[in-house]
Amino acid sequence: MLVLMRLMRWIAPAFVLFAAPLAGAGIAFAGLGQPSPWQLGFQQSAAPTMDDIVGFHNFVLWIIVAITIFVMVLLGIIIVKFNARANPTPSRTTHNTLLEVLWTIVPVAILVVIAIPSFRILFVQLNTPPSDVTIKATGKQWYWSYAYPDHGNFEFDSYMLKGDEFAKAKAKDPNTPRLLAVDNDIVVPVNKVIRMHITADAIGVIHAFAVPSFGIKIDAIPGRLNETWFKATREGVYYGQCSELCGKDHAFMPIAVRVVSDQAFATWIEEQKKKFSRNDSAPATAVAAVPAPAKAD
Ligand SMILES: [Cu+2]
Repeated sequence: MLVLMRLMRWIAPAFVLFAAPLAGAGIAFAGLGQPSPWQLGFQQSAAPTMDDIVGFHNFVLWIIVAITIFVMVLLGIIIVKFNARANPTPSRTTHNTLLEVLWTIVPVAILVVIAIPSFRILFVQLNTPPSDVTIKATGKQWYWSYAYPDHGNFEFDSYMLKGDEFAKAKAKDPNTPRLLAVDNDIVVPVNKVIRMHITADAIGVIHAFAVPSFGIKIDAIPGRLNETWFKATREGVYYGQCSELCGKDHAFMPIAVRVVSDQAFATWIEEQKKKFSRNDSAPATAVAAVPAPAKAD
């Protein structure tokens, strides 16, 4: 018992030291849409999918805590009760059928309890509900291009702000984060389902499109179209990064999503149509007229 008490004397302050800041972390440290200094845990959620992920994370954390405490208590009992001094002649028991059945079935049951909500969230992430806006994001070396095929079919590039450009943006809005702010944000309406089509430049490399506050992360692969979706429930600017090691400027191709009201979105769409308009009906190069094939009759 003395050993256990000595152990507790060490464990109690350690617990206060590490667990107390963790308990407050949810509110104190997690930024909305961007990381914050001394952040622990996720960035704040701004989408139903991310709410699910955060809930699932906390659920699994409680299971882990319970298992850890259970194993620690067992270890404590063994150290105290069965050390050479307290228990000089050990028992020669080798099998216990009930115990063996239990320590097989209980972990399986725990895994099933974890798997069910985990699969549910995976299905939610991969089944896009009827969408209001489609955006195609193309990972390039090393920036993103975005197209709005069902809202004017314009396309634009989005580069990270550097040097003077960043200084100017920071002077305008002190919340502008370094290495995350870009020249052209993706703009989406609030509370609408946004379908994201993700791919990468055909001659390029694999990237990954990720925005933590929306709980989305999906690979951008040359020659392949991946799909995910999100519904932002709060207005604001949400930042993400390329999340696949893609080359020399991997760290410098951030993603910025500005969530605005329906009206502001409509206005923005009209502006962009003028700014980035493209004409898909015209061929890229002039082609000589080909005579129609003669009918064989
Ligand atoms: Cu990348």
